[in-house]
Amino acid sequence: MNTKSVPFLSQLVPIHSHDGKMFYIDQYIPYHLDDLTDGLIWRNDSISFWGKTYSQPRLTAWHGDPGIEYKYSNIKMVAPGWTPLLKSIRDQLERDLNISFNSVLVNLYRDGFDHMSYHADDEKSLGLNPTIASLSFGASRNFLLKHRFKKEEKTISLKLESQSLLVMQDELQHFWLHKIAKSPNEKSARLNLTYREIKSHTSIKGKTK
Ligand SMILES: O=C(O)CCC(=O)C(=O)O
Repeated sequence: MNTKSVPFLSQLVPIHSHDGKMFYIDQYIPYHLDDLTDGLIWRNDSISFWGKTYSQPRLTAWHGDPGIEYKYSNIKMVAPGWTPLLKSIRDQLERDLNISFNSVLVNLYRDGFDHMSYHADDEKSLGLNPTIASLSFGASRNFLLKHRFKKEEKTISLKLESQSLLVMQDELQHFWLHKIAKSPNEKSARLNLTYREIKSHTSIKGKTK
């Protein structure tokens, strides 16, 4: 996918363009956090690593075409279907980006202590070079990107504003790790929707987020 074959991308700001691409627009879709939570099935899974078990520092929900599975660490989620709003946003993204999405991972950061550690969305089930469309609502939070292999590359920091769209594509997931940093002074919640296309109906995520 590139800006020539997908004219919509030329309206977005290219944030990053080597070892993968990233585009951003800060006013993409005029919903508010509370509009989006109807019908979501929240989870607060535990994750185990180094022999210890922790609650994930955020709530999650997994929706999409019924039966689509997503697995990582010791967590398995099966999509119960779409809510009408998540589906209509999916349809809009598909039109704008000219790509299919069959699922969405919803992350709810209840306040600035909720976060997501460095990881890549590089599950085999997403196929080679997946396009991930990530929408933000509510509190603005810092999204950090660090190169996996080139120590000389500076960490990229981007403030994800409410109603924004971030598109990650090409080899970005191979070369870069991303995270949502803690922001202890932030009292408000942030909701994130990451639309994905699971190519096989099982996603194996080896890493802990
Ligand atoms: O909350 C975000 O913006 C990032 C979410 C994310 O990295 C993920 O779901 O894999």
